Amino acid sequence: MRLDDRAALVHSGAGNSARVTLGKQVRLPLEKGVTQTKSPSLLLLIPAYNEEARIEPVLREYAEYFRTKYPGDCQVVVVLNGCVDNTIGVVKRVAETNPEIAWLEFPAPISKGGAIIEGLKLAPLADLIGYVDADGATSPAAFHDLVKRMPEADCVIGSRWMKESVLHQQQSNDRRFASRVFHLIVQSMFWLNIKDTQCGAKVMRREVVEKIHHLLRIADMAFDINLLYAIKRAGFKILEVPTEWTDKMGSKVVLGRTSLTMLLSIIRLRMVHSPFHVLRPLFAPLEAWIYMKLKAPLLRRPTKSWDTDFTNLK
Ligand SMILES: Nc1nc2c(ncn2[C@@H]2O[C@H](COP(=O)(O)OP(=O)(O)O)[C@@H](O)[C@H]2O)c(=O)[nH]1
Ligand SMILES: [Mg+2]
Repeated sequence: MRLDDRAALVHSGAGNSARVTLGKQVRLPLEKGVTQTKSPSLLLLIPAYNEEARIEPVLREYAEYFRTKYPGDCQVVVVLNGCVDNTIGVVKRVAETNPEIAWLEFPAPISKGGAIIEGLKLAPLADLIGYVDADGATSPAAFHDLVKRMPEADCVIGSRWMKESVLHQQQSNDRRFASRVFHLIVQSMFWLNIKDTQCGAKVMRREVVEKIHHLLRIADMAFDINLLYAIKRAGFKILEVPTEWTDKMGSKVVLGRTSLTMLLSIIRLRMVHSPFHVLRPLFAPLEAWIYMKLKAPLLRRPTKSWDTDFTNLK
């Protein structure tokens, strides 16, 4: 689908297939370009899975904050998938009175990473594209602080593991331990030199997304590693900055299963970028079986297309 077609579909609220619902309220394309009075247009994605209890105040705060405090166009797009609660009803209600809020809805179990990959297809419509969690762990002001650092880099990521980071409520000790073990494994495999790859707050330039989107293949919670590794390999600058974070109750993460899935996914990512990738077809049936057992989304085929099309889900 061409960009203009996509914008038109979003405007009309029509899906490009029976399987995808595009929210009516997306005001696209956003006005691009920095002028003396205008800041870059901003597209903020919020992945959401069964968030009816947490998302409403977060959407209201983000809408209000960016309407009144951001001197540029801003559109918040909630990307839902497979929700079995009324998240969509809550999003629609908030969107009625807040034109900054829109949504994309996918019934397929594409997971958080898959939702962001789909949302990033709207990137050509704005100058800057970012994402945050639906639970408000990153406040609008904290996200805005990342955006303000964009003149220094191509991608700015929040970090909870720097000296100046402010943690109002930390993750549980189990999560923090798992996070550091994961960090060591990631560092030894990818040499990203990033202290916190998993913080849910990141922002990047449109050009970055356009260049690396076809390399995004991991749909589970290890998606961020895929994103950061692709950005780094493409030669863009990533700036990690301390952020303010409040861990929220009601996490969707099941530590054991999520950690194992993430570990497998980064091993796969490493293999994809190694001479051993030729051996992958040999392991494909085993991989598929393990991911099925873990109820994890499968690796996506590389695609050069921006189509919202789930035939690329293996
Ligand atoms: N679209 C989508 N979003 C998801 C999925 N799983 C988690 N998320 C979102 O990812 C974000 C982080 O999830 P959360 O449970 O808060 O994880 P934690 O903060 O790492 O414990 C939230 O916005 C969730 O709604 C999923 O399967 N699909
Ligand atoms: Mg959370």
